[in-house]
Amino acid sequence: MDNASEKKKVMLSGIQPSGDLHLGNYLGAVKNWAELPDQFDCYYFMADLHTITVRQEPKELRRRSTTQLAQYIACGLDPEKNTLFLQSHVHEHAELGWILNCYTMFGELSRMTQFKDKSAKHADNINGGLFTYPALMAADILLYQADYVPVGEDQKQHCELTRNIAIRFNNLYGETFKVPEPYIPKVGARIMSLSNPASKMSKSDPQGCVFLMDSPEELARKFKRAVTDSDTERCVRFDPENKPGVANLMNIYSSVTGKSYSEIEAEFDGKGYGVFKPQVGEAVIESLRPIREEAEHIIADKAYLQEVYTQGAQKASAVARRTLRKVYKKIGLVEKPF
Ligand code: ATP
Ligand code: LTN
Repeated sequence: MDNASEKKKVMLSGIQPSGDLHLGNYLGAVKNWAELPDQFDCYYFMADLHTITVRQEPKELRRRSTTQLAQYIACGLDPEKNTLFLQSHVHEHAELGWILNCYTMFGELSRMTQFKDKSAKHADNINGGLFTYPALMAADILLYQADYVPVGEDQKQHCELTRNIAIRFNNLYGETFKVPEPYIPKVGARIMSLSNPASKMSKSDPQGCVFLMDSPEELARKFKRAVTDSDTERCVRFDPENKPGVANLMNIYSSVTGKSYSEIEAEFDGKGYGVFKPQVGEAVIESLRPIREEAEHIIADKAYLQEVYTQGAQKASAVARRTLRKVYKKIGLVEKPF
């Protein structure tokens, strides 16, 4: 590693392979990550250990973990420039996760809104892992001494808790962890569901969700059916309050074409939704086509994928090991002689 790259700030994030990647994940997260490796030392992983806090079909979890990696790469995350890995392949995550459990308070964990939401949703499986999820997430981040964590609004509370855990630990044992900051990308695309523009596009709502691997026919169908609004005006105008469905489609169209809202309004002046919706669909189809094709190509090349996640885990583990060793020493565990 040369001096210049040594000085780069560390950026780290993960997505749970709990469903296939969708347009919201792409425009709100992965697309922005792909622009960062020149400026930052970047680590991106599949948070498979977090995913099992909700019951999974083992075969599907295995499939999604590697196809998510293929999609990361197809979206522009170059494995040569970013460290890409599966969380479960770097055992330091689970080990530091356990330790940080002992420095995270019951009261703090009880206040997490994601825990409250998920326990309401999965009332038959409120397991210990769901409760201590944020301590593992803190371990993910602190192992790499990350400076920045690009996350959406919903993960800010977990990032705040990570900061508190790091500060608490540092106060007890001296400087050990970098205290990370959430990183909100400049283009903070928040994509809403096509079937219900009041809620965000999410893999748990497949109806209004545009998956990166959807076929062009499927995409065209979903955009044709997208909810717009019931006013009589039926014109393409950016008005998120009164026309949230149209605003969402304009946001998507703008994100994939780079056109401004006024350019879009001019383009569809007097044309109505019957022209607008298929055109947005067409633009999305064209922008996702190379990603889907590249991802399909990568998914078929199992040896390449394995090589990427092996090298990623080895690189990640070398960094994580240093932090974990430091922690073991500080808290009084006997150093491993082998
Ligand atoms: P779930 O359905 O389990 O809530 P999700 O589909 O909302 O999952 P996450 O795994 O929570 O996705 O999010 C992964 C990343 O993608 C996060 O950085 C998040 O901010 C971003 N993201 C998710 N959904 C959207 C969206 N609709 N618009 C913009 N960004 C999004
Ligand atoms: N909790 C996150 C996924 C996640 C993560 C992380 C994000 C797990 N560990 C570390 C950033 C940093 C989610 O559900 N989106």
